[in-house]
Amino acid sequence: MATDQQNRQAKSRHDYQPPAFLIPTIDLHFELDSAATIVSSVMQLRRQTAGAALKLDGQHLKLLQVLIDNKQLSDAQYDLSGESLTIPDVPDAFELKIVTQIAPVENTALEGLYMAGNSYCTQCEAEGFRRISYFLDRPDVLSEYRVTIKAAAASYPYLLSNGNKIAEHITADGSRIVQWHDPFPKPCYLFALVAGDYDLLEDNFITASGREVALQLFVDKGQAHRGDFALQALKRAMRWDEQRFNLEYDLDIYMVVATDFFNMGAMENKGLNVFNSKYVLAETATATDRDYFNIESIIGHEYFHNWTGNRVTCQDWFQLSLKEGLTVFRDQEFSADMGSATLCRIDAVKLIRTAQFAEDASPMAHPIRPESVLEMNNFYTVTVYDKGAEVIRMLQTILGKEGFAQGMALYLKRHDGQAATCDDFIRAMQDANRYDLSQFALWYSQSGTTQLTASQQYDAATQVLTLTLGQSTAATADQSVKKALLIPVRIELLLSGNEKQSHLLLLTEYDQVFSFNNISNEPVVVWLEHFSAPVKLQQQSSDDALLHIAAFATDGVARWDAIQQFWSRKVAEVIAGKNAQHVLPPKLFQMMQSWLRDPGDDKALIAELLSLPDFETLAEQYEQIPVDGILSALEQFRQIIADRLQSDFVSCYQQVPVSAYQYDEASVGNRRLRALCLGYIAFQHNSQQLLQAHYHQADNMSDTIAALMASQQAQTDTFKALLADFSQRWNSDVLVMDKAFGLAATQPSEQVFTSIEEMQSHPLFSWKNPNRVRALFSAFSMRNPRQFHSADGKGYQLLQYAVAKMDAINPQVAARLITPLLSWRRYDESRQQAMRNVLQVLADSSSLSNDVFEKVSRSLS
Ligand code: B3K
Ligand code: ZN
Repeated sequence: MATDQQNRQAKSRHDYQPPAFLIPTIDLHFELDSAATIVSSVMQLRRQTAGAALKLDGQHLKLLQVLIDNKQLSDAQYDLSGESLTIPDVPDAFELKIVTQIAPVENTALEGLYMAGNSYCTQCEAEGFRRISYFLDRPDVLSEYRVTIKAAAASYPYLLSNGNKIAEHITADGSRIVQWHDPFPKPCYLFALVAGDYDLLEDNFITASGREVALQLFVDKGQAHRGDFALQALKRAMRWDEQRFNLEYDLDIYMVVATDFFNMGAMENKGLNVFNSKYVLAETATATDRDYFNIESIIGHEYFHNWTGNRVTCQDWFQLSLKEGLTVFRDQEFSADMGSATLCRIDAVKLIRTAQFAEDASPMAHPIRPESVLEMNNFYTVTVYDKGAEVIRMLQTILGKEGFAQGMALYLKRHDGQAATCDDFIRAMQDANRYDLSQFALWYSQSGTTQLTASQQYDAATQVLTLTLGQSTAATADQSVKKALLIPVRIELLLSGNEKQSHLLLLTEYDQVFSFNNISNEPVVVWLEHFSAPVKLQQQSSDDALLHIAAFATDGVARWDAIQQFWSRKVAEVIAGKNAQHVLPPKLFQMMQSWLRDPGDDKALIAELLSLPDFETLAEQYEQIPVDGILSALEQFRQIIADRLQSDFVSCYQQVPVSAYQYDEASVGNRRLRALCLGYIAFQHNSQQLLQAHYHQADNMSDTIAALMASQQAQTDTFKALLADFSQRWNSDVLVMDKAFGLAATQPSEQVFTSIEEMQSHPLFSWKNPNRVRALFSAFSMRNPRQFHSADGKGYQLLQYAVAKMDAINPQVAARLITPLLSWRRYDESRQQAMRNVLQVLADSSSLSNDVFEKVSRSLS
């Protein structure tokens, strides 16, 4: 392990102390220069804690000047050590001026102020502001910002920051100077600055109370035609938040900038969102239905942060789920209202069952409110975000939509303009509903995936149905003792003659019995309808009962869930040695056939019902993951289905209507079902012509990708030719080339290693661009289980190479890449060995970032 332990001090949630000083106002002045930007910061400070020294955070800064009340400090009056500037002796109230110099062009970590191509861009969450100037870089220090930006007028027509523009002029020497004022006090993680030359799309929005808000979307030159969908999505999000939660936008201007250089999806900076261009730019020829969906949802997400994140922010970073879990929940509800609620929910459930369950079972397991953190960026996780959203969803299930909305209103009223905690949120929900949530609050402090057991007993004589539920949560890497949680379990009883009953069971004990009278016949029970809690379910139901649910349950999610559970059992049977043909009952094929023959209106759901679970979902059913067993069972089942229903796939494919591209629920469903059929048809040896036709006739990216994926998964000869054509056609379009990189990296054959090698020399590939690196390497490690887990360890070595290379450039992205290696203990002996070896190589490196160090050390300890 690297010996350098400097700055490797994990922080604990319980050590929270309020800030010793407040900074009610800050005046920032930037003279932009790619190698030497000068930042002057003038702050008013007020002491909160008697006797405390002033200790400011700073990283990679060259300090030029420190002045208190206009008097320059000598070197002896402050201490510049490690990553802080300490001034021992300061008055109770004073003005502090700090001048620093930074080099955006050298900033490949993309935190703080960096160059995104020729533009300047910032990313301050979580702790990036300290790379811009010395400051109390913590979310509970809220300041009113005034920002002045100066740059060469000709090259930088747009100089942007948060809030309202209050002045702009051009000097005699050709500099542009722009001033901004944000009237809403905010923590420094919400500060943003962007400078560049863009195409600008403009629109406006009239709020419910009649105020006009100017909407501006800045995109790279030549990309304007790809911006309209995002802009319209923004307006839908603004209207939706007014209607659903009565929340209006507060400034007169809302700006969004799209950049190709970004560490994650997007950032909710007050009044000036910065977006990864992947989640803004779309046109029919380049964006898939999935892209359109993501754009709408992320545009919504960042907009919703204006209330849940910006107006009410977090006291400390341990509370991150307060804004993220809640805002993911809000964006999910928004997406559900904009399109297919069932499909949105299925997507959310898939994410929990794959990545989140995996995280709980990994050395990085943590509650949605983590207890201990070394590098905060490592905790922007699927647990904090998506399990966090599930926790909020459970609250809504328990309190009802109306009760939840009242709780939200009280929370925002109480804490507007403040930095709050998860406990504050729970308290508001509790007070607004007069409902004791003390047991529920355990969801915030307990990590791990709860296992729910469910069984039923029916007494025909007394007509009483008895349902028994049990819960247990295994110890996790971070926590050994687990308590009983309050778990909302929605059920549906499917009785004879189409009679149905819905109930909500609140499980509070380890084991609990629920009785229902006057049940005239033994029902099939749909457990955990709509995935009412983020738990694993073990149910006694027969295979027949599962297929019955898949056919008749009211909730589409429950239907999909039942058939997923069915397949998961069948995979287990094949792994245990049974014959794949024999374990599948005729009834299954009859049902699949009837769906293909009469798919009805919800074709997207039918496509989901006809899909096998993915490798990652199945893997989470096992403590020791039988990689080869799962892959082989899936391959066998896929071929059996493809053969048995061959003609039905072909006729369904032909019958689903094809029309000119539109992004709406019905057309998305049509494309999805056709793609599903194509995926199975591809496994027939005579499928080449159809695959080529699908590809060449496509008038949109969804169909193009469907043809490429079908031919790739079935390992057809066509794939190589199609991918070559695709890469050739789009070789100067980065967003589309990312899809080509992804397709190259997810080939199930060994060819993938050569392709990845080749793609690294593509003119558009760059290690400095996170989108490119993720397109190639995350796709490989997260979506190519066959080759990533290649028995000779080649896949692990490739990932280690990418992580090591990336850590020197961009630690945050490197630390995300490494995730699949961390759970090495869950694989067979020889894979364990191979994974451990590559982790050890990384651990032995002398220059590991905190980001990667935290994960590697947790994994190896
Ligand atoms: N709040 C940002 C994420 C910042 C990640 C910092 N490593 C985007 C979002 O969740 O909306
Ligand atoms: Zn967010």
